Amino acid sequence: MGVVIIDGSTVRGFVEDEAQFKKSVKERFGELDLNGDGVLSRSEMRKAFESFRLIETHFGAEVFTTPEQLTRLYDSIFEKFDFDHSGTVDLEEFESEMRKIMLAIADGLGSSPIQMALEDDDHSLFKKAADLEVSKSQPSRPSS
Ligand SMILES: [Ca+2]
Repeated sequence: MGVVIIDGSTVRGFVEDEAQFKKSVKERFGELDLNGDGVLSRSEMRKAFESFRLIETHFGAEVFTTPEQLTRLYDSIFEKFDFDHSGTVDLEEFESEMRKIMLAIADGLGSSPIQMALEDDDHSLFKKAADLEVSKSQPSRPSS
């Protein structure tokens, strides 16, 4: 367990670094695509939401308490991702919705940093955003 501190500019910088963002989203997508069929099903997405702790604050899950309400919440998030209503979420849909969510969170954070507790094996995009921030703030080493 480690603690990272991120603020709006950390998250925004991560999303706006197009190559890095796409790569991170693609990796995350690959991890979530449990059966490897190239798309995310409703149950694969649900597992993702459950592991994506910030979504609880972003989507207001704290006001949803019963399993039925949670299922409705997850369904409504799924519909957001499944832009063409195909019943599955492909990489493009996943990337564009993640971008929207991350930017909305960046706006919400503004310049007030928050601390996030992350597991060491956390693969969330926030961990990646924080890692990127750390790597950028390191003085560049002279190449040997
Ligand atoms: Ca799948």
